[in-house]
Amino acid sequence: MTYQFDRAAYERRIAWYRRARFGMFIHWGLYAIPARGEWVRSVEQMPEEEYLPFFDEFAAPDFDARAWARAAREAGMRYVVLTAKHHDGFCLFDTATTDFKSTNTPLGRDVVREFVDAARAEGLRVGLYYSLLDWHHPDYPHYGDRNHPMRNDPECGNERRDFNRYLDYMHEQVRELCTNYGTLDILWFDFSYDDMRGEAWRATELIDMVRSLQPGVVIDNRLEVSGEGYGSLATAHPAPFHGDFVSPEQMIPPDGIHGEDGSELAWESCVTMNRNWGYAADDHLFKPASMLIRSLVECVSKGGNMLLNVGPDARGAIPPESMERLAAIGRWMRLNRDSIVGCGRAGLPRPEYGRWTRNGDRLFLHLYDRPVGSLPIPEVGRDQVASMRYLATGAEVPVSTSWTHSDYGEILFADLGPDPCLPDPIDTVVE
Ligand code: JFZ
Repeated sequence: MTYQFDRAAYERRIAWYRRARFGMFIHWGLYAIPARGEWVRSVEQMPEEEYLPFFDEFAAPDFDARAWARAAREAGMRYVVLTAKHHDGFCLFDTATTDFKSTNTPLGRDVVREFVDAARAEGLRVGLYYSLLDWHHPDYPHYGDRNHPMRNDPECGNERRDFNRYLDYMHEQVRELCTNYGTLDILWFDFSYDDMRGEAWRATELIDMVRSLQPGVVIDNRLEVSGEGYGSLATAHPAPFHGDFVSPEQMIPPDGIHGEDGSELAWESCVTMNRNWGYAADDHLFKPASMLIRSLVECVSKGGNMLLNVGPDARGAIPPESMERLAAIGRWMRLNRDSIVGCGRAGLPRPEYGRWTRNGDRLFLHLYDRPVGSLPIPEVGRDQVASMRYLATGAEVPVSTSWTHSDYGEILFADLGPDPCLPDPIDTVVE
């Protein structure tokens, strides 16, 4: 039987996601204890006996899923995605498939349960990240995984490994996540590489199961690709396990993302605040809030989403540098959210002084520079605009009629007033 892609069903389930535009990624697990990023076991070639002690130290006295969800909502985010299991194989949920789970640590709690409850209580859509790689499972192949910490160990021959046994385990964990935690809005699989992609994960079987349990869930494209590549959604014949959105990592595509037929694909740039996803105590190179806000605008102006990451520490707290940035983004979003949520491409050329976003008839000019004199807006016809106002305050921006130039003819000017500074130096939005 050949797979028949149902475009109408696809557009129905992706609609909320295209409108949401802004979400929070949360990377949390045992790696928060050594505090050198989520790849620490691999990067430092830690054998099992060096990593396992973190399991008995995982107490996280400050863990409060509601506080995470509140921080996301107050930043203006519409959804949250948590690492239910990362590459280290440690499960933040009460699975029957392994003892390597948060309920067996000193914390003793089902983190995923508290997370989904908290997200819903804060009115957020909820997603789970699930790693296809698993450095803990004895049947996950080490040879061929260039990043596996045991790859140079002559004792770890793969001939004794049964990859199908791992896949049974992985599918069963996904089944648990899709069965025990209510309606999930997003499943974020991570990631395919080399010949480990698509059917290597028994992906059709996996997705059939997921869709039967969670008919509306939106799924990323990493059962097919890594952070690079679009996947088969971009083609005329999506695979049965096609992703619903493209997941560029740490980059914003220059002109958004389009399918082979030119249609706009749903996509989401995932972005860290510093240089790590998981908590890294020595990583203080944080992007300024202004850059994060403009990156969000950049994504929306190109028809995409931004998934902004936080890495809670071993106590379970989001680091202060991250909280400061979330708060600054929230201050901007409270005043300007109408230019983000529900918005997309304006269909106008990018202006030299900022960006455009649009929601139906509402056109939003994101001003980064203050021109000398009135602001010319040649992209928009003089008769297409009823009025202009600062989105943050509602104050009218007079349409300038006092200045004309024969070379310009009847173009639209915005009279920004006498103050040479823009009201918001990060992004002043004129509707
Ligand atoms: C993956 C994870 O490895 C990483 O820890 C984090 O969770 C991120 C969101 O996703 O990162 C990747 C995945 C694939 C590649 C690079 C980073 N890749 O194939 O180049």
